[in-house]
Amino acid sequence: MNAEVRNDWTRQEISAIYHMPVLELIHRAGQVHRQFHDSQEVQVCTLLSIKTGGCPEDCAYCPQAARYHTDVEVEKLLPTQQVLQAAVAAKEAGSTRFCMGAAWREVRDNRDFDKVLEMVKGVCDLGMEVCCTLGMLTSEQAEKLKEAGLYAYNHNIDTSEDHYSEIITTRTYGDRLDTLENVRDAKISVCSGGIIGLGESEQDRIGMLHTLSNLPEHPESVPVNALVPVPGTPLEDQEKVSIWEMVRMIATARIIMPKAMVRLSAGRVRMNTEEQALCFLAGANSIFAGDKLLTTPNPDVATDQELFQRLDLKPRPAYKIPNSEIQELK
Ligand code: SAM
Ligand code: DTB
Ligand code: SF4
Repeated sequence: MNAEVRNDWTRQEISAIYHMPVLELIHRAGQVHRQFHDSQEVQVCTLLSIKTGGCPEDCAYCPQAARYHTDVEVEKLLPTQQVLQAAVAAKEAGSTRFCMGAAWREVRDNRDFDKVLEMVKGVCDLGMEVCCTLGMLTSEQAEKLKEAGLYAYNHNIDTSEDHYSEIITTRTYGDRLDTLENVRDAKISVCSGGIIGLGESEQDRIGMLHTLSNLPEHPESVPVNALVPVPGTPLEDQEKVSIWEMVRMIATARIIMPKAMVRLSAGRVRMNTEEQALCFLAGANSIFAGDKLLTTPNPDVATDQELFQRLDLKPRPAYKIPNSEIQELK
């Protein structure tokens, strides 16, 4: 049975997939995965926080929100040279995508933005896929980033529209979707996903997947994060999500958005090799590498090298055209 790309999934269909017997779900996701991707290939991405802490937003999960008392110290925008050095080191360690994150509510047209444009140019010149996550963007700002060589923009919808106001009150779901549209219109690759473990229901998870899979075009990249509970944030005491919930989320995303890169993102420090293998079987084909995500710990490079060796995985080259499109070109 060949899967096709659809943008008209109903909640009922997504719910039926999400609730399939878990081994059947993994099997089906594995079939779809192999139709569209090389199942031995996993993209390795590196994150760098270029502007840490002091954010005016109130995202309940986030250690960088100024209003919560966490151990994160507020820093200014990093110097361009330091960012480019980090990108070179990431490339040498096998990363093909470099994502720069800033604890901003939105981009402002000031000198910091000009510096970010310089960073984007520099990373692009290294032959890496360059990605940014800087908060809300206008269409003009998205175009400037595109001109500077930006390949992808990360902007997560995080949870369902219904649950959104329980997690963030300082902006709306609609604001998030507007930025995604501005990014898409500027012909920048879209990276958008969410977090599980925020106290949401299964219906909320299905709602989030419904929103993503019914966008006019699916995001090329869908990060699935497990909450990293950080002391001082309102969600510090949230229980760890079970691996089976992560697997169901990844597998459902893989089936309904078959061409997307599904990124096993935050939360890997609390998963062993076997658990991560289940996520790859369920269709995840990308990870963030390096001992820090933005501010929280992540497995170190040596640990991930062992993971790749153990599971016979190989890192995916930059700017690779998906198998499905190669077939279309033939
Ligand atoms: N400020 C920008 C924004 O919110 O779009 C960019 C940086 S923000 C830290 C990027 C994403 O990181 C958030 O949308 C959220 O999905 C994820 N994130 C933040 N804190 C997290 C946590 N404690 N656990 C899991 N994911 C988290
Ligand atoms: C995404 O979905 N996950 C990454 C990336 N996009 C920017 C960020 C995870 C951040 C986890 C919390 C931290 O390290 O501060
Ligand atoms: Fe700010 Fe982004 Fe953290 Fe929200 S997730 S508080 S917008 S840095």
